[in-house]
Formats: sequence, C-alpha cells, structure tokens
Amino acid sequence: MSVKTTTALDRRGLSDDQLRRLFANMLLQRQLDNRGFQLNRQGKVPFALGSEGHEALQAGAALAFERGKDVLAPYYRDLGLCLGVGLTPYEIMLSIFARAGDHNGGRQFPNHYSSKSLGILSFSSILAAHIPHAVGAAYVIAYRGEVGRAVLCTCGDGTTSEGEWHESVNFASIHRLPVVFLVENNLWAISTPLSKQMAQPEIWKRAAGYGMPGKRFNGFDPIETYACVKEALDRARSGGGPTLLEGMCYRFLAHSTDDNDMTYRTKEEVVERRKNDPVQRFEALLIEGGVMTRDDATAMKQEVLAQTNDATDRAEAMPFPQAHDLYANVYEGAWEPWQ
Ligand SMILES: Cc1ncc(C[n+]2csc(CCOP(=O)(O)OP(=O)(O)O)c2C)c(N)n1
Ligand SMILES: [Mg+2]
Repeated sequence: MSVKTTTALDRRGLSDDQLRRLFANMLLQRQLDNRGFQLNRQGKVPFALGSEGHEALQAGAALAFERGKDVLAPYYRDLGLCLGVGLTPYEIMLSIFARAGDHNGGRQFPNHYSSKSLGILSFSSILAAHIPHAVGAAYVIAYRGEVGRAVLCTCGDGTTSEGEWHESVNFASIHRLPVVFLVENNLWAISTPLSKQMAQPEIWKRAAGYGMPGKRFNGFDPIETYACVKEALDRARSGGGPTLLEGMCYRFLAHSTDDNDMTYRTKEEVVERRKNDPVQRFEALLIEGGVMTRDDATAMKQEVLAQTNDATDRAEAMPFPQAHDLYANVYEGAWEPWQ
C-alpha cells in the first residue's frame, strides 16, 4: 500500500494565496516538530511528538474547517491541523514547555491541543476517548437544529481498533449527526503495523457497514485532502450526516521522543517513504505551477524559522504553574481534596 505521487498542480479552485497558505502551514508544522525534538534532546522539555509526514493531510483538512462555526476534535499528532485552524506557535510552545500561560495551565500532556475560542476540544491520552466527545458535540449541533456547522474528528489508524471508535461511528450514523471522522492512516500504531491491527486494511470500507459514505484519499496531497474533507464537511453541515474518510500518509519520525522506531521498522523503509516527502513535493509543484518562486519559498522558510525561534524564546521565558493552584479548574470552587 503506497501513497500516490502527485505530478501536476490541480488546484481545485484554490487561489494562489490559499495554496501559499497551505504550504506555509506545512513548513511551520515541520519546523515546530523539529524544534520539539531538539528541545527534548537539549534536556529542556520532557517529551515531544512528531507529525512529519502528516503535513499535507493536516494543512488540507484545516483549510476545509470553518473557523468560528465548526468544532475540531483532534488527536495528539494534529499539530498542523491545530495551527491551520488558528493556534499560534507561541501557544504550541507554552504547552511543550508546560508553562502556566498554556490553555491547560501547563498541566496537560504536550501535544494535547485545545482552545475554547477556536472550537478545539481538549482531549485525553486514552486512545479513542475523544471520539464519543466529538459525536456528543455533533449531537448538540443537531439537537439545537443548527445548520452550517459540523464536527471534524480525527484519529490514527490504530485508534480505529478501539471499541469507542466503533460505537461512536455507529451512533453518529444512526442519528445522522454532523460529524466527519477523518482517519490519518500512517500505517503504524507505535510499533504495531497496520497488518496486526486489522485483517481488512482499508479503513474507509467500514463506512458501508455503518451506513455512511466512506472515501480514501492521498494524504500526501494537500489539495486532494482539502477537496475530500470539504465535501464531507459540507454534507455534514447541510444535514447529510456523517462521513468516514481515510487519508493515507506515513509517520517519518519515531512515534515520540520516547520511542526508538529502529527496533521495529527499517531505516530503508523510512528512506523509501521520504522519497515522496509531501512538503518537498508540494514546494516543487507550486514552483512548477508558477504559484511561487524559489526565492519566495526560501523567504517563507526563513519567516517560519524566525516565528519558531520567537515562539520558543518567549514561551521558555514564561513561569511554570504554581503548586498552590494545582486543583484550580479541576474541582468546583477550587476545592482541595486534602482539606
Ligand atoms: C487505550 C490506549 N491504549 C494504548 C495507548 C498507548 N498508545 C498511545 S499512542 C498509540 C498508537 C496509536 O496509533 P494510531 O492510532 O495509529 O495513531 P498514530 O500515533 O500512528 O498517529 C498507543 C498504542 C493509549 N494511549 N491508550
Ligand atoms: Mg498510526
């Protein structure tokens, strides 16, 4: 199962500006990804998680999301998706550095994105625990009779083995809820390959069993991703019910800074997959298609590096949370269980 290579620019109605924004998002995601790993190796942060290989999928999906209307229920690998819907590099860095100014007070695991104002649901490290939450949010939209709003709920391929995933997809279909289930299939669940996760490896085909439309697309192509996610979100927003989407991609880095992927996959496999690197491919397509010049691309990379450096320095300089407010936002009235 390989991810297709895109050979010519098919812009599907996107303007030059939108195409450049897609690319800028992909660059920023990769830069911040690398920064997290660097900070970990410098001993400055305890943990970081990579999303290299998911850039095109997440930038494309984010472009289809309507800020101020839609709700996003992401998972830990959705750095680019969360940047794309409005989280800033500074907010990302506050979370990685576990500083008090973070949305979760510096007390959530890193890469557990959330923002009330942007409509990003906070989530749990327990795989698939956020899928019923996403369906609950979609139920609220339907219950209130709101049109023009939908929930975009993402997860990895391995997560679709969890019972909550199946129960949630089934419930959403029965009630024709406005939700899109987007599976980011990177072929691995830490060390477990897809073949040990499911005997029928085409996740999108499960849609038929639940009575909803399903589609698989090339997640290395941000434009194809945008078109598929937009079509599904539009259907959900207009009362057409849920869709199951499967975006094919690959995880280039280890699962996290705590993982050594060379214990379960070969360097050759990763090198082979990197030949289709979605960031480099999209850059080449935009240059060939006359959307930007090589100099534009260089300038964008410099800008992204400057943004990342600025976010890193500002977040690192911020204070940690204080021990005395450990239970703030946990119990009503900041009740402290030891008192
Ligand atoms: C219920 C549960 N089981 C196991 C884990 C440990 N775990 C964390 S991430 C992960 C892999 C998930 O893989 P996938 O859904 O494919 O997402 P990916 O990390 O590949 O993007 C596992 C097994 C967990 N967090 N929760
Ligand atoms: Mg996976």
